[in-house]
Amino acid sequence: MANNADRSIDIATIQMLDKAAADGVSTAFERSAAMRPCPIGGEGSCCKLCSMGPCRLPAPKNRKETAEEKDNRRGICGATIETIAARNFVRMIAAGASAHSDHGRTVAEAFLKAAKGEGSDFSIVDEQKLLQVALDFGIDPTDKSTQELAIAVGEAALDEWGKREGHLRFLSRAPLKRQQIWKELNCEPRAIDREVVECLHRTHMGVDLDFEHLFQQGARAALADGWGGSMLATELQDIMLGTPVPVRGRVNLGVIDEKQVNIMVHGHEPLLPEMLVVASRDPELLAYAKSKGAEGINLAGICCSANEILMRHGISLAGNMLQQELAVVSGAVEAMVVDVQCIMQSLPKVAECYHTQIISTSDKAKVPGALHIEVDDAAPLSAAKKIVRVAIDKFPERASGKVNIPEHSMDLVAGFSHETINYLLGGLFRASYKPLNDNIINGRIRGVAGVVGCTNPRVKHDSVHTTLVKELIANDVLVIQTGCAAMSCAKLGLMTPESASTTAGPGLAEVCETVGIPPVLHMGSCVDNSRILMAATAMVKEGGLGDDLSDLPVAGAAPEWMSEKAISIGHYFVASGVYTVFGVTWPTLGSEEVTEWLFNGMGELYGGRWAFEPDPHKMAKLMIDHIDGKRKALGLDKAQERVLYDMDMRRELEAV
Ligand code: MSK
Repeated sequence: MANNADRSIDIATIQMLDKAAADGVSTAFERSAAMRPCPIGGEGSCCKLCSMGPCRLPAPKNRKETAEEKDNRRGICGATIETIAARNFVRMIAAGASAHSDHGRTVAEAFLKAAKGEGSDFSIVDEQKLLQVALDFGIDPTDKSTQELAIAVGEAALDEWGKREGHLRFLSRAPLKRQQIWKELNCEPRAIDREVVECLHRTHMGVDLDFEHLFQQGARAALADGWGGSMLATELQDIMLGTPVPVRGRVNLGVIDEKQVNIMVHGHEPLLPEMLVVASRDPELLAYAKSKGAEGINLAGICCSANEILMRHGISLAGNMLQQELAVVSGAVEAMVVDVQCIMQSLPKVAECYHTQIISTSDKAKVPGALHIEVDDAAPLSAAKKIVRVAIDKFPERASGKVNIPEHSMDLVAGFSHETINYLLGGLFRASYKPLNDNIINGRIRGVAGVVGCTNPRVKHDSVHTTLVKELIANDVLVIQTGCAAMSCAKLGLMTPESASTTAGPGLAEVCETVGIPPVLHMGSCVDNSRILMAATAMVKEGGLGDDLSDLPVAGAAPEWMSEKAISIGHYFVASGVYTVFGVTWPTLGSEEVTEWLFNGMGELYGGRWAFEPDPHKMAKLMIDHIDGKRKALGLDKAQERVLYDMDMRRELEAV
């Protein structure tokens, strides 16, 4: 048996890996150990875009290649290694942007049905946010009822995917200087679908053969994700389902309850999970569960569907991406309900060893071996009730001899939308980012880091995330998180307010204790990285920290990334001016020129740049050095004295 303690830092994960081995179940951890990654594809040097190839163009190992060798490193069509590496990277952006944006489109369609009252299970919950989005869209709310305003917003939102003229409406939310940079670089996204289609066209064999020009389109598609599809998904979900406010929850596989019917949601779209929350509390279904011998119905989840219902309802998180198979291995999960993205095809195979029913629910995603229950995205309650019944019917089939649930779980506080941060810091009547900016200016908080993204069996599960984040907060860097990264840190207890006193540096701990927040803030799911864009924008607009996102003492990271969505997210942060470090591996290492452009050249144009560093300590140093560099540029390296700054003093700082 492999030493599973080397595969994860998480006790519950190790326990379930040992159980999987004993039960004869294969997991991603084991498959990863058996599978040697292709070194040519891994560095972006393989082109399989046409049937003259695939062309494999690896760089010489352990020596610098000559100029002549590099010039000869071409595909059959003559494409250079720069073109090939850039095309591969831009296609990753296109796929990632598509995933987030197609999620956003589903939400927008459901939103419009809810607005029109067309047999929807949803309604307008956050009228304040509806008004804000309407104003951002340039819709005059005067004399409009809530319903009229919601219909106008829903129609305008859906237009963002395919409009014929203009640019995406939410670009106007960015700081003015950032908008100007995008304009000058001619990378403002037009319509969301158009940018993805143009990526695929320009990366087709024999079209755009200038790698820098390809990256301009990559930036457009990525920005169409961050300031388009993802932001629309987040905003419309908030209006329909409620904008998150701080909420307590629990995290890790120990949330699975032996005495209850356990239903796991897994995937990304929150509409069905929202109704599963309702169905799991339905008195009739609870009585039905009891009739089968269960004490109740326990809803929990994996990945971002779980993050969504945690943020709005405090529903428990069972685990992150690499824990999906392990939840089934506990032997106590009656149903795993999947929709789109990050779903392992091995789930039905794992479920064969237990009694778990895997249920697919999206018309976009069928899973061989799963039961498919079609869901109406606008009215998912009846499907949710049907799914809960299927799960309850599975409860008597549970084999007690196969049940072994890890005891380990941890408290957390989630629900930190950027509006909530505004309110928490400033209070109801003077909600603002001023206290955050003031504490950055006076040096209690050194800067802010967004640490997001997946888990990846190529590195020790959860270890890169948690080592990096612990080092950042110990150095007074406030950390904001989404996705699976958030779960890694929550499992260690870093998302409780109490943890600030033992884990954060003295300045950050003081602020956290005063406000009552954890040193690591959970901002939601993968599409909710748009909340981070909005929080950073609010910091710029508050004043005192420069006039663009690239001026802020902030940095981003995805230490254990694996998906194309992570590349799209990283690229929209970089194209928005944010220094962003990825771990694990870097997909353009086959071309020195392309890598150099992404790591440095891009910074000269966009103000943000990429970096790659798999070691979490070195990654922390890179991010802190960057934050310190930005502090110095703002003149804040001299402003360590803890004083409150008034507007005159801020203007003086900006002039430094
Ligand atoms: S779920 S994209 S593994 S963060 Fe959003 Fe986690 Fe990455 Fe999927």
